[in-house]
Parts: sequence; C-alpha cells; structure tokens
Amino acid sequence: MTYLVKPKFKHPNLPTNRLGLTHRDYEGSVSTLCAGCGHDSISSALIQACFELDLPPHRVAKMSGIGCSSKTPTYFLGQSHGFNSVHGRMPSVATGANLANRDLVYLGVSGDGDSASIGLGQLAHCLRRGVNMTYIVENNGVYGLTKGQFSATADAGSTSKKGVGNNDQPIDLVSMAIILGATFVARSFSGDKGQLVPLIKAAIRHRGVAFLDVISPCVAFNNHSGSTKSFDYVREHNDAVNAIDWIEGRDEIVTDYAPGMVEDVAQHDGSVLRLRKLADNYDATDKLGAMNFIQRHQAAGEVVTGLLYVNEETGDLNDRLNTAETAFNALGKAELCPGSAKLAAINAALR
Ligand SMILES: Cc1ncc(C[n+]2csc(CCOP(=O)(O)OP(=O)(O)O)c2C)c(N)n1
Ligand code: SF4
Ligand SMILES: [Mg+2]
Repeated sequence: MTYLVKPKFKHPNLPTNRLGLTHRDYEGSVSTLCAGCGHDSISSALIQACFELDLPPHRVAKMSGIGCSSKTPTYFLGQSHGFNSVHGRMPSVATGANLANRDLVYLGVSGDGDSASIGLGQLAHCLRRGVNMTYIVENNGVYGLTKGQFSATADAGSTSKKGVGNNDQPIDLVSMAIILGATFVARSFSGDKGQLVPLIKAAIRHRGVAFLDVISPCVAFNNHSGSTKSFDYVREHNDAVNAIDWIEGRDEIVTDYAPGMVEDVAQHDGSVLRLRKLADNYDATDKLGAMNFIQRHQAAGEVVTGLLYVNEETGDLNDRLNTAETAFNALGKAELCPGSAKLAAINAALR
C-alpha cells in the first residue's frame, strides 16, 4: 500500500467556508514523505488556499510527474481529480486536459528534477503557450526520490551531503519563466506560509499560466551547510519584493497605505491583487525591470521572493486557439461526430 487513509473524525465546530466545507474536506491521505520535508508544508498551503477560495474539490484536477514532490497530490484534495504522469511529462498531459475541459482548475505539482532536468522542454512549451493552470515546482535542488543527486537548479559551488561540489551552472526557473512568456511568475519558500498561501490563491485566479517556484528543502539530502536550498540558507537570504493581499471581487477595496506603496492589479475574474511594496520601486508589471532585479540579487546570493512578474492583459491557450467552451465530456454525439458531409466540406476546403 503506498498511501494511508486519514481517519474520518472531525471536530463538529470546525469553521466552514461558503460551500459548507471544512479544512478537512480539502485534505488527502496521510503523507509518507520524510518528517520535516518542505513539500508537506506546500501541500498544507495548497489545502488552505483551496479552502479559502471556496473551490469545489470536484472541479480541481491535480497533475504531476514523478518524484517526492510529484507524489504530494495524494496528500491534499483527496476528493479532486488526479493524474500522476510519466517523469517530466506532466505539462503535456495538463495541456491536453486543459484543451478538452477548460472549466476545471488545474494544479500542476512538479519537482526541480521533473521540470528543470528531464521535463525542461515540456515546461518551456507549457509556459510559452499560456496553458491556464497553476504550475508549482517544489524546488529542493536535488532528486530527492532517487537519493539526492544534484538537479539542474542546484547552484554552482554548492555541495552534496557527502561534500561533492556541483560545477554546473543552475537554471533559474523564475527568470526562465519570465523569458518564456509566463504571465504570472512568483517565488516563495515552503517555510513561509504567510507569503505562500496568498500567492497560490492569486495564481489559481490568474487566467493563463501561473508559475510558482517554491524553494522546498529536502531534509534527507540537501539541508546541510553547503546547500543553497536549505532552511537556514533561504531564511538568511530571503529577500521579499512585495506582500500580496488578494481581494475578492465582492470585497470592498479600502486603502490606508501611502501613495506609491501599493499597486493594485485587477484580475480577469474581478478580484484584485494588492501588492504591498517591500523593495523600493519594485514594479511587478515591468518585465525587463523584474529580470534585471532578479539577476542582480541572484548574483549576490540572495533569494528574491514574492510576485515577481504579472501581466493580466493576455489570455490563455484556449482563447488563442478558440477552442470549444463546452467541455468535451459535456458535448453530445451530434457535436462530437457531425457527420460525413461536414468532413467532406473540411476536406474540400483544404484542397
Ligand atoms: C524516465 C525516468 N527517468 C528517471 C526516473 C528516476 N527518477 C524518479 S524521480 C527522479 C527525480 C525526481 O526529482 P525531483 O523532480 O526534483 O523530485 P523530488 O523527489 O526532489 O521532490 C528520477 C530521476 C524515472 N522515474 N523515470
Ligand atoms: S527524500 Fe527529501 S524530498 Fe523526498 S520526502 Fe524525504 S525530505 Fe522530502
Ligand atoms: Mg527535487
């Protein structure tokens, strides 16, 4: 058995959301990851975000690849759809599902090995196409599941648990995501739930691809002093550019901040992202400025976190391909199989 079912007991006075569901209704099976693994904190943040967004669990599809990180969808949203794909192939499965049914909320959960090593090509095309999904990389700099080899996000000069040095240059996922056309790019830390939960909520509400690089220490293989993905390193070098308040469409927008200290970004669904600036003059809508800032701080060994880039103006892949608005599984036989006359007309148009 690869998972443990949680006992059904829940306290009768647990708070409920607008759907009448409790936090427990968004949980999954008992985690089998190592105690203290950063990935479990991200699962917990996902549970909280989905509970607070009042998401109906059956309208969510969890997509993942292979790795400890990719196992985690078993540990949250136990009543949602799930697809555990081949290593590095989650993006193409998510793209196909998205085209067949645009109504579901797609949560992609992957690892740095899954997305930056074997799955790099898949990730790149998912980002540039703007698949409408939240894409989370639980980034620990190693292949945790296969016992701690360096992944493509491990920094040059960092060492393995046994002291072997990494000489290769790292792939900086957020810089790459911005260059490849992702329209919502953020970085966070599994140890900072206060930052992570609003980022996940905003990412889920974003139309287009929302990419989150979440540094998530592997306590078994990469939490030592030679690592730049350890709890200590990230806590000491975390440099947040903004803090997010996510304001739902029905909530009144009030402000008591000094001019220039907040930036409100309207989202497609009527909600508003309020970015409280922590770094002087950081403008998350300025693509070149964001790239410049991230690279300069990275060169100084800092881990820049927060909502790094957002563009609410562009649509998603379904908009660009003009796909059917009705999910394939809700179409009738007549629409799915319009008959030989239609096929003949299409063929004639191509001659
Ligand atoms: C095609 C294929 N190649 C290699 C493997 C072996 N493998 C399993 S998980 C993994 C790396 C996982 O690393 P990451 O995505 O960073 O996840 P983590 O375990 O660190 O969360 C590898 C190489 C595999 N399962 N399939
Ligand atoms: S090996 Fe690392 S990534 Fe995998 S569960 Fe353990 S701590 Fe987490
Ligand atoms: Mg990893």
